[in-house]
Amino acid sequence: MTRRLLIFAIVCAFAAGCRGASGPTGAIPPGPATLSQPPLGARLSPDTNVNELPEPPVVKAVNGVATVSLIADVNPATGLPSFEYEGLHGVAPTIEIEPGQRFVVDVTDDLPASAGLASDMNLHFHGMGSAPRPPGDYVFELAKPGQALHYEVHVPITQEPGLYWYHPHVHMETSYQVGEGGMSGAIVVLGLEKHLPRLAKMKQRLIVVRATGIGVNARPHDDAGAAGDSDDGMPGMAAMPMATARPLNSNKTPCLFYDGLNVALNGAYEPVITIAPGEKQFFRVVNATGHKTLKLNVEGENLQLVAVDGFALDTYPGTPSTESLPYIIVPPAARAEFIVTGPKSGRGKFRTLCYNTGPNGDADPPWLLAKLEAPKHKSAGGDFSTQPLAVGSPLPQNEYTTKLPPPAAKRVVVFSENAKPQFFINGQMFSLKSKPMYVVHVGTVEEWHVVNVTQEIHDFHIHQIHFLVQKINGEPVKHPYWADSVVIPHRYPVGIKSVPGTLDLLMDFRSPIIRGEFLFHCHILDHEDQGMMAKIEAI
Ligand SMILES: [Cu+2]
Repeated sequence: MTRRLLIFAIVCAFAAGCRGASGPTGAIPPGPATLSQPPLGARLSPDTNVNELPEPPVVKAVNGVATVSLIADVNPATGLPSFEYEGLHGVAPTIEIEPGQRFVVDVTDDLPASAGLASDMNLHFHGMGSAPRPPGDYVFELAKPGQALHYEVHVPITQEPGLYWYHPHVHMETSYQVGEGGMSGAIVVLGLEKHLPRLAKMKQRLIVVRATGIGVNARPHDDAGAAGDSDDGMPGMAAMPMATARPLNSNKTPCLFYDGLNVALNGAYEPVITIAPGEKQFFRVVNATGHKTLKLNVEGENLQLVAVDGFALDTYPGTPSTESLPYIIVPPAARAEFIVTGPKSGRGKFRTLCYNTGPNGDADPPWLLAKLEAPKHKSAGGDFSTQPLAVGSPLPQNEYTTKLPPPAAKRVVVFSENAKPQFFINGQMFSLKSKPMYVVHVGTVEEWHVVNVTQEIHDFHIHQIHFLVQKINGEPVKHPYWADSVVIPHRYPVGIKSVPGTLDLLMDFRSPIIRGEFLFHCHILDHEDQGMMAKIEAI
């Protein structure tokens, strides 16, 4: 379920020429023809295909501090809110940082005041195990137009090396600002190559996937992936009884549905990724869309999954360091880091397969993300080994790499919705005035049984911490893994009954620096905006 009408009303506040509720035509930003220009900040080498996947600009630490200055304003090309970085609209840099260092982000709110709540601004640093206090990852403070916010995030020495991201977190506006507008940037915590040295030989592709716009100017989607319908599981990582279940009362065709959003990689539509036959490249993908679950696939080649939500798979003892998968499911806000092998024929497709979000869910039809093409001239370098990835130095010993203590508390967390639609956790709709739903004790681990009683998936996310995924729909996952954003399956049939989808998670509140109030919520952003969020306090 989405809230297109509300979004349209807010877009009208930004864009001239709205024609009222009779149709969105007047408010529509220019279509892909304008949007398809790679961001001006992209770095392209002279030999690179002009349509080559652009890379976002990178900000590195100097003397242990990475410093970024952003403006939140309206992108003239789209009429939608976006980040402006060094004079470039729709561009947000990647922050590269070592554990133990810190980054400083100043964001100036230059959005039009006439947009009401949609003109407020703040930032959340998704997946960082840092303190939920100002001037750090604290989302209860908002900038109004003309104001600025100053963030300083100390990256814990125990932060696992991998991929994280940042985005605004204005309650009731996240779907508009982050989803439709595309306000997001990547954070890379450095050091994964020490653990898996082969990665250093591979060309890396940092990819922020956004699905922007307000549901028009649709491009034809990729029909080749339609066969991927119905298999909704994370293969190998999770036994999912619902994986082959058909929707109970589906009245639509999720694989053919046309949602009209413009799916782009680092701002480019269907770019070329140059990769030689047999060459291994390291893809690091952020799902920065508002509500798309990406079922990533390369036609004809398995993907080697290395890390989920910033944590190497083998961070948790007993889980193998890589997993070979025909596709990888990345829900909104999640990250996947994996190795792609260049297609033997020299040409291939990096794409999404259709993902079935349930009878009441948003359709996720297949999309062509990028074209894989062999280089025109043979170039030196690159990794062509067919050997499995060997572990170099083990990950540093910390709370994530050791077995967990027994849970100090057990809780049941119910995600529900009604037909309005309104969205609830434990029957409550979020308000900024809400008291914390749970008070947890720093130093403990808790077992959360997360229940989805609805006919669509939700996307469980909690700020500041990672959790260990143990069971999905009651079935133990083959190898437990750390995550911060994970699909809660929709209801599924068992015999003649329909039963709720469930997750069993171990919530890790052991970090002594994570004290105070923070949030957990559904990261399908229109659900979050419409109430599917709650506060938690760690004392
Ligand atoms: Cu949801």
